[in-house]
Amino acid sequence: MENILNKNEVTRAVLVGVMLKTDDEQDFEASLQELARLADTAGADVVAVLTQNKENPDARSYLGSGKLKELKELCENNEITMVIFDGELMPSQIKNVEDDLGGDITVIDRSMLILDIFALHAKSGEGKLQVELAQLKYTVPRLTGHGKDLSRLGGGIGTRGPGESKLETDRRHVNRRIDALKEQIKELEKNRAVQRAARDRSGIFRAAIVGYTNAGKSTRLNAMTDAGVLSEDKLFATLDTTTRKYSLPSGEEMLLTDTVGFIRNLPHHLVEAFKSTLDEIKYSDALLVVVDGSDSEYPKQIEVTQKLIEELGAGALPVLYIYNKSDLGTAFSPGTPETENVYISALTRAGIDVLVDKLDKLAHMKKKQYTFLLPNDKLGLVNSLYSNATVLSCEYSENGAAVIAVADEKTAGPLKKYILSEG
Ligand SMILES: Nc1nc2c(ncn2[C@@H]2O[C@H](COP(=O)(O)OP(=O)(O)OP(=O)(O)O)[C@@H](O)[C@H]2O)c(=O)[nH]1
Ligand SMILES: [Mg+2]
Repeated sequence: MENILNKNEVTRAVLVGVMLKTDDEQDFEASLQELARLADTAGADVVAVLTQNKENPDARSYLGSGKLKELKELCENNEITMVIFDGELMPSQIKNVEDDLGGDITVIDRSMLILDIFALHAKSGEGKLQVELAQLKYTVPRLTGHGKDLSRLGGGIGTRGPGESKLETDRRHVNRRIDALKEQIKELEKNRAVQRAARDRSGIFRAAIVGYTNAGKSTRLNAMTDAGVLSEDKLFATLDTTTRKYSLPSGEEMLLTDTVGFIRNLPHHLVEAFKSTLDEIKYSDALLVVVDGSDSEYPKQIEVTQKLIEELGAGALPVLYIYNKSDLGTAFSPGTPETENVYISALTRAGIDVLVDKLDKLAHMKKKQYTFLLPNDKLGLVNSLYSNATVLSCEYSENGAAVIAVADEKTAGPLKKYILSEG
């Protein structure tokens, strides 16, 4: 079969949402709107939206048969080339809907669309490897072994990939490629671990900027550090982490890391494949959660973000909530007292001073002045204090070295039994 989609052809898409009995109506609507933005980011023209209320998805075609007829008519009358479902469809359901629609129309689901955007936006070598891995893992269970279902691979939304070759169509090849990709990613991960260890030794405070896609994370990093990270009104503009130094008013330096954005129903394979990138979050000292405070969907976006933070093993880190886009007004009343909030506009820089002040406090939160007595057989630790803490004085006697230093918990923790006093 020839590919109907090529780069020069406009993709005219219909979005399909099925509101199941377990769905909340507001969430359902918001998710569809988000799907429209995802489709737009992928370069499709959304021509129509079709919805159905249904207790459970139809086992054969996800949509009920009556709605499916309606969809077919809609497609025929509007020169539709693609149908995008806002749910997760089984391979057989995708195939059945494609067959019923006449075979010329490509059917994809939300996960495939997100994977496609990731494929378009991946820039670094590591990002590309991770996207390809996610795409292949998504593809494997969809391979029938006959190559029949695969005629659709090779061009257009839902089929684009960063791999040197087109997505391979044979299960055996795919599995081999998956192993090779995992191997390469593991190598890159080693480098990352080495860099991380060096940063750990330096004792420098590290904060990761996390949050929902399009919240303004990159804009904020740029506003503070001139990092020059691409920030766009598109979903998933950033896929690679970027780390920049920032000098706090106290004169101390810290590191800020921009990260990939989150979204509801982020495909599981994607989270898995991006694990080494996302791990940067877990190894931070604090999280700066950027929230688009002008978006009425912000509570759901915070919920999704918090859940992913937990899943990534970073749930115990101190968090500063940054409500961004304050220039567009706020969609809410100020947050709960137990969370640390700050309201800013990354665009106009309003509120940045308050943010920097809070960051400074956060960076110093865990630092205390300690007096250590390091025994003579542990004098090597004096060097480590010089490199990881601010040493105020160091005196040697027959009992060892008495060191007064300002250190964070990370540095002082392992030296616990040598602490004479702290405060
Ligand atoms: N009005 C307004 N727009 C903002 C503000 N901060 C960011 N934006 C816009 O919001 C859009 C998204 O900003 P990004 O910085 O790319 O968002 P992000 O969180 O990095 O998004 P991803 O990398 O896609 O996850 C861009 O069009 C920015 O110009 C702000 O404070 N006010
Ligand atoms: Mg970004």
